[in-house]
Amino acid sequence: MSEKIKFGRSPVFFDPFERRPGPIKKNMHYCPGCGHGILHKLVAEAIDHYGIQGKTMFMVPVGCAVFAYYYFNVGAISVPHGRAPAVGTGVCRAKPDSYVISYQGDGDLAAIGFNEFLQAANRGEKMSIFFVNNSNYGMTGGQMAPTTLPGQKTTTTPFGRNVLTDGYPVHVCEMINTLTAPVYIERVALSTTARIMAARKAVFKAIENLRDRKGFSFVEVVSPCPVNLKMNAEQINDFIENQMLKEFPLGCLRDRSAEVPAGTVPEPPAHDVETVKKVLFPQAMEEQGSVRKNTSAIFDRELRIKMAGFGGQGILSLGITLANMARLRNFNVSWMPSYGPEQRGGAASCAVIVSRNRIPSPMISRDCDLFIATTQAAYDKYIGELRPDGILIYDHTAVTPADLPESVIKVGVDAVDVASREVGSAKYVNSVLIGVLSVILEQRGLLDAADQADFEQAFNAAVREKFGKKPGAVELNAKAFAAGRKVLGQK
Ligand SMILES: Cc1ncc(C[n+]2csc(CCOP(=O)(O)OP(=O)(O)O)c2C)c(N)n1
Ligand code: SF4
Repeated sequence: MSEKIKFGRSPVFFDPFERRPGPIKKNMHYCPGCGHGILHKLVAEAIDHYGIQGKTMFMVPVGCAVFAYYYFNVGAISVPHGRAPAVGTGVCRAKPDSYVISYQGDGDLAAIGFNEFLQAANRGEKMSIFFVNNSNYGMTGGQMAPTTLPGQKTTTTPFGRNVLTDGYPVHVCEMINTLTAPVYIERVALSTTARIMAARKAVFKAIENLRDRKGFSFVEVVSPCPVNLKMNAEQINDFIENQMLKEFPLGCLRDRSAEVPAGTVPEPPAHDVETVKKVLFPQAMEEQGSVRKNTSAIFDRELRIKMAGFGGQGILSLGITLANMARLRNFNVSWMPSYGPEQRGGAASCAVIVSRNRIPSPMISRDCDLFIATTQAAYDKYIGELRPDGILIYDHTAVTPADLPESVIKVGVDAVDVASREVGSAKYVNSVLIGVLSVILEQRGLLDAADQADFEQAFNAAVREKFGKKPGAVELNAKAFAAGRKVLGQK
């Protein structure tokens, strides 16, 4: 056999998986027997083989593979459900020297994002898409997907998919094979070693096309999801071999890569930075005169802030306001929200990073400088992320901090009560907390008087940007900020 069997981890994977929260840094999080891990390995191997790691942009989907950015050491964008080809198109246009890979499940690509996908295929975007067809919505517990087989039981088709009411499986490869633009279309499977080796070839072809900028390449991967289909390893492979592959026959439907000349990298569009800024941030530009370069020591390194509470408390807006304050002062910022599926209530948290430099990852893991907690559950969940010399701000009516090193600076305030009492609504708690924060930074010597005035100006600018059309809200947020300062005895 001429295939070179590779053991060990591809250099395209992180080693260990530091971005993964929790103690397990060596294993992927996929269920045993899942196809995602196998396909990840093949894609990583191909990226390495064709030497495109440095410029690969991975569109990370919504679905079980949402955490691909824990594993692939490449550029990554975590995109909204189904929007990977649309976001990927943006990257292809704005950064034409990058190599865009879209990795999507069947719920993501063939249901919620089908139109984005079809349009990208029809435009012949220069990207490669790996489409994981596991016949169900894996991440959410096994609901019917567009690719579910007739008669197949899922959690939403407990009596089996009824084609009269639920329609027929969608054949994505065959559908895009009617379009002119795609260069390469192949369906492969992961059910046997021989099929995995064939899948490897297809993955390599798609990545080779990507490197050579040949155009739109698409590989559908019929893949095992043993856990949701309640099967063991043998049963799931039988299911694929004897049922799925009858509906989704394997093979290469199109390969025009030999006919298509290798593409050149177009010049990136020339952006007139000042014009773009004026269009995007008119207010910030107007205020440019008042923008001073913040020289305080706190910004000499990245500032990593985590805030957590429950939904409806304005935790996500608190993060957005802090991020916008820094953005208006020309810092790089990232804001990463996390919330439960509930419409209201439930846990809500977000991570904000402010830096003079580029921010490689928006994740905060055990290196948080400042943690704001408004519920005990939030405190318990995230306190481990705070550095031993970090700052903790908590609502002392709801949170009892325990077992913290002496070196942590702890500030307990009744922020929710202050917002209700002084501003008339608990929803202004976020601006109260920013007022509190400004005093703490001042008291710690991290903001001098001029920085402090600038901090407040940036706060007002961020609030005006958000609520400009509602002067009442602007005023109440300013009042909440002042109330927050007063809690710690400052004007
Ligand atoms: C806009 C939106 N709608 C619904 C969801 C819930 N959701 C999360 S993952 C998922 C299904 C993903 O299934 P699939 O694309 O097949 O990927 P798999 O998990 O099987 O790999 C859904 C519906 C969401 N996160 N966002
Ligand atoms: S639910 Fe299915 S697709 Fe998701 S990780 Fe588990 S086996 Fe893989």
